[in-house]
Amino acid sequence: MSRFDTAKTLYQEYGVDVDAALQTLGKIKISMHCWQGDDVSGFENAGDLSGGIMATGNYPGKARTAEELFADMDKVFSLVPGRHKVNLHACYATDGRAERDALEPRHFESWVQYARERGLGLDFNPTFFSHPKAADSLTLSHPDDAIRSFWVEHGKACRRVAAHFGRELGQLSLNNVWIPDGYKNVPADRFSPRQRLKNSLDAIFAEKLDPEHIVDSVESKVFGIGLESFTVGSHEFYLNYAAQKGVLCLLDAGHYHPTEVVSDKISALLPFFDKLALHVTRPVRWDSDHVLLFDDELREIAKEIVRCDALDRVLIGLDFFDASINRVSAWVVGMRNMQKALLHALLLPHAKLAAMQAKGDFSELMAVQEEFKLYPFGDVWERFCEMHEVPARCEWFKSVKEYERTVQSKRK
Ligand code: RNT
Ligand code: ZN
Repeated sequence: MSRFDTAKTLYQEYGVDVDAALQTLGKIKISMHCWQGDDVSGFENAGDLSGGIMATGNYPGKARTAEELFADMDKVFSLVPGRHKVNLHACYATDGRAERDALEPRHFESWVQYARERGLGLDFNPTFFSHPKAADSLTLSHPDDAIRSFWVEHGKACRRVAAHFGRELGQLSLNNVWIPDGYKNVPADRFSPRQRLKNSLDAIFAEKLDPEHIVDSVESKVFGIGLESFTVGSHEFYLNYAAQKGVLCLLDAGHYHPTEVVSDKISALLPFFDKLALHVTRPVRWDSDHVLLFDDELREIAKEIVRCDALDRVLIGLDFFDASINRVSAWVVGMRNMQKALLHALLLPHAKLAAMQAKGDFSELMAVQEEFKLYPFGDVWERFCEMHEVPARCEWFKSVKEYERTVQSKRK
C-alpha cells in the first residue's frame, strides 16, 4: 500500500474524506501579493518605502522591472499547486506614467495580459505611501484639503482600475484600502482625523461600480514604525465603517495586539458580513510582515475558515516582505504553507469534534485534537503536489536555487 493509501485509510476511520479534501483544496484561490518580489519598491522610482512599514535585508537578485517581477512570479507559480490570483499595488503601474490621482486601467494593461494568459485573477490596492504627498504619513485624514483630496482622487481612480480587472478577467477583484495615517506622539485631537477619514472614504466609495467586478475592503492597523501612538484607521473605526457602509473588513494577521488573533475574529465577523478579507502574514515583535510559517496561528486561521464553511466567503490574500532571503523562495514557502494549513484543516473530523464540544466531552475533544496533530498529513500534501504536477517535499528548492544561479544572480 502506498503511503497515501495508508494515510487515506487512517483518515477514513475517522470519517474524513481525503479525496474530497484534495478536490476542495484544488479550487481555493490565494491572492499572492506582488510586493514580496521587490521589497514593496514598485515601478515609480519614488524613493524609499514609507508609511511605517519596512522591508529589511539585502539578499541579492531583487526584481527591478515588470519583466523581472513577472518572471519571478512565473517561477513561483510553477512550484505552487493550483491557480491563484495576484494582488498588486497602484505603485506597480506598468504601462506609461501617471500621477497617482490620474491612474487609469490602461496603465495596468501588462498586468491584465499577464493574468489573462495564465488564467489568474487580479486584486488591487491603492498606494497611500512612498510618495511626496504622503511624506508625513498622513493621507485620507490629512488636515490639508488639497492633499486629502489628492488621495481621495487616488482612491477613486484605483476602484475603477480594480473594476476593470474584474471585468476583463471575469473574476471579482478585491480593492483594499490601507492607509498609514497616524502619529508618533500623543495627539491632541483624535476625533478630527477620524472624521476626515470617514468623509474621505465616503467620497471614494460614492461611485457605484458593478459588484460582479469589484468588492471594496478597508484594512485596520494597530501601529506603524514611527507612528506608535495613534492610528487613525484602527480596528474599531473600520469595523464600524464596514458594517455601516457595506464594504468588507480586511483583517491583517499582523495588525493586532500580540495576544489578539485573527483566527478568533473570523467567526465573530461572519454572522454580520457576507464576506471578509484577510492578509495572512506572520507578526514578529514590532514587525507585521514575516513569511508565513506552518505554525499554530496559521493552522488555526485555516481551521476557522473551513469550520465556518466559509471558503467562499473569506478572501485569502498574503502580505509579507522579506528581503533577507531569496524572494522567490519566500513566496513559495508562504503560498505552500497557506495551502498546507488549508489542507490540514480540511482533513480534520470537524463534525465529530463539534459534537464532542456540544456534548461537553472536553476530554475526548482534547485527546482527539492532539492525536490528529500527528496524522500522516504530509502524505496527503505530497499527493496534492503530484496531482498538480509541482515538486513535493524539498525538491522545489533545487529549482529555486537553479533560478537564482541562472537568473537572479545576474541582476546587479
Ligand atoms: C501595512 C499593511 C498593508 C501593506 C501592503 C503593502 O501594514 O499590511 O497591507 O503591507 O499594502
Ligand atoms: Zn496588510
